[in-house]
Amino acid sequence: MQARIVMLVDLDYFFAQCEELRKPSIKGKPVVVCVYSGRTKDSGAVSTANYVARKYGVTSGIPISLAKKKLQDVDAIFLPVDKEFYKEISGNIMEILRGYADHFEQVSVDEAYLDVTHRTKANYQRAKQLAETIKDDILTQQQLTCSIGVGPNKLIAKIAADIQKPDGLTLVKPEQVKRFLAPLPVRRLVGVGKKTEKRLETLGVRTVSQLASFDVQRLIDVFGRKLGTYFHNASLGFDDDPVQEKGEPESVSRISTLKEDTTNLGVILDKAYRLCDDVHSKLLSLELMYRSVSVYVVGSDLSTHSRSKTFENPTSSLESFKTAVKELFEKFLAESDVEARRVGVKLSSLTKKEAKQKQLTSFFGGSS
Ligand code: TTP
Ligand code: MG
Repeated sequence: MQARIVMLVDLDYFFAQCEELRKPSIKGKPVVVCVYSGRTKDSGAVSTANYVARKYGVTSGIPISLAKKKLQDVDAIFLPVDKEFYKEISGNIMEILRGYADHFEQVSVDEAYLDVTHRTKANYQRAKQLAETIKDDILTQQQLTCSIGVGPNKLIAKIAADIQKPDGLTLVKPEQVKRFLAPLPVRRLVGVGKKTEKRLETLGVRTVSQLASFDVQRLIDVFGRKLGTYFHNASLGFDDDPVQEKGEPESVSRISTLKEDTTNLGVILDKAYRLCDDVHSKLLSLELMYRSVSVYVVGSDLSTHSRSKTFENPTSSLESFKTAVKELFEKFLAESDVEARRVGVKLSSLTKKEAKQKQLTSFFGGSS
């Protein structure tokens, strides 16, 4: 395989940073974003916390009550998760990142791999400059900081991104891989969880260098061929997994809960149009067109309903999408007396966007 340069971009304390963005006055205070279970006032777990709160030992996954205890003497901010808001920001950032990559792969709401081999001419100095430009761009356009790891493959890029946080930039050139990995605990390798870490420890393996010199056949005996070989290769810093977008989706959809159960078309459309905007920008980012539009309603009794419409020809028009959504909700409300609790919109029968020339022809042939 040709030498590659891969980046992993990971947004810093993402949910909490989004909250700081929305309310700059909380910046500088400990900010804790929580998933409240609703059982009692403080039951639930911490989703994430900003770095100020982390200094007090507040991390993802700990009980909210424990976080409150740790922060009892300071003016800390506790907020409920607002995933829709974070997804919107994430969507914007992913679009920025996509523009900087030869190949792009989003791995989670706040992480993406970028293969930048071609545009950097496989040169690490250029890759470093590119990473700095990306950081600046995200900061200017979205006022968020991120940490970037740069290396010869996904495995190294990911570990590198974790080394320096927040607002970090860590480069690991191919000739540095061995020295970089050697002292790290095996847990740092992607795919080594708590259980594997324990099993490796019983074999006397704690660090990546110990794993690298461990007999590969014994690893295969313990973990099976696939995992055993993977751990061996990972310990040497080998990883040929390509950066690539997961297969094209069959549909793009969003569903959301209304503030109150309703049969009011205006209220439903107000929410639905916002969902349309999100779904539509996703469609455009994937360079797809649609033929079918569906709307969904989950009733106050939790019954589910849908209505669909299919166009003759593929389109990527937001206006046609919204018009169809309006018609479908009108139809639904006329036919049913269900009170809507959640509403959703979906685009399906997706196809790749036509070549530019054809779009131009249809534009000039169009009515406006
Ligand atoms: P991470 O990137 O793991 O964490 P982070 O962005 O908060 O912090 P870091 O600066 O270390 O990158 O996860 C991204 C988001 O996913 C995080 O902001 C909240 C959510 N999340 C949870 O809800 N529960 C969890 O246990 C973890 C790890 C993350
Ligand atoms: Mg993150």
